[in-house]
Amino acid sequence: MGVLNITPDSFSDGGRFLDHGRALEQAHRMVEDGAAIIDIGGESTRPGSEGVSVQEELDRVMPVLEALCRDLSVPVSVDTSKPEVMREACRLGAGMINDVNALRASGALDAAAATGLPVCLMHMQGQPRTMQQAPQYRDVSADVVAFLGERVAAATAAGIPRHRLVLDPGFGFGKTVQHNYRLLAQLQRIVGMGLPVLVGMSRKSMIGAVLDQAPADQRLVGSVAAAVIAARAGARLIRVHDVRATVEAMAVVRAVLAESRE
Ligand code: 7PM
Repeated sequence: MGVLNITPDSFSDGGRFLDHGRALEQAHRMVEDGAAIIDIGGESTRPGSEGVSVQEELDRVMPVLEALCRDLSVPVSVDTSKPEVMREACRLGAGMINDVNALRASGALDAAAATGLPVCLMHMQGQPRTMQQAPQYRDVSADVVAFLGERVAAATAAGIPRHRLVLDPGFGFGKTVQHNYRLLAQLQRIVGMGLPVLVGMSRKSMIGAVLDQAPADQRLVGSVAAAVIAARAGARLIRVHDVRATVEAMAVVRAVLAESRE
């Protein structure tokens, strides 16, 4: 799954056109490089974020989403927690809902169910603005399994069948560096829940933390290493910025997994 960044800072028509043009170009390149899904989001759920209004998120994401759904040969996933955005994205042809809030927003369960789309349910402790202040767990992987189990029950009760669900432990969302590595080390516990698992560690601070605080643009090799470990443990979708390098690494993991069954 390739991460598509939409730069939000230029709001003149010319600037917006250029930003959208760049986003489309980047998405096409990720597909050429082997991405099976493109994930597009409006920055509302990032650590420290205040969140954006429904209208702002629609304005930012929908023009690019519409063009991508029309032009790309792979499904487009929409990274949103808002029911209105889920409905509109589905109308424009989105193929998946990626909700870092696991459909806990008011109306989100019903909206997601009505789209009939696959949904990724992600674990997050706290809210984006404050979640990194003092994350605490009794047992991080047990807590994540319990939370995701509860959200699977809520989703199925709302009419989303199990076969449309994907689970994500939510690396970096209300977790210390140690929590993140404990979760990665115990990822089989999430995989053992029996639904496909998605992970997103690409360029995150958990990678920088073990590389002497390397900046985001110097976390490629560490990110690929994390992707390899997750895939080896059974993760089926890997959300990344650097598609070509990760796809190459996945060819090696796939070859090992094929022989692991013998
Ligand atoms: C700043 C900090 C900007 C963090 C962006 C991020 C995930 C996700 C994100 C994930 C799923 C990023 C994150 N992370 N969706 N959306 N899983 N399902 O690195 O781990 O892109 S936002």
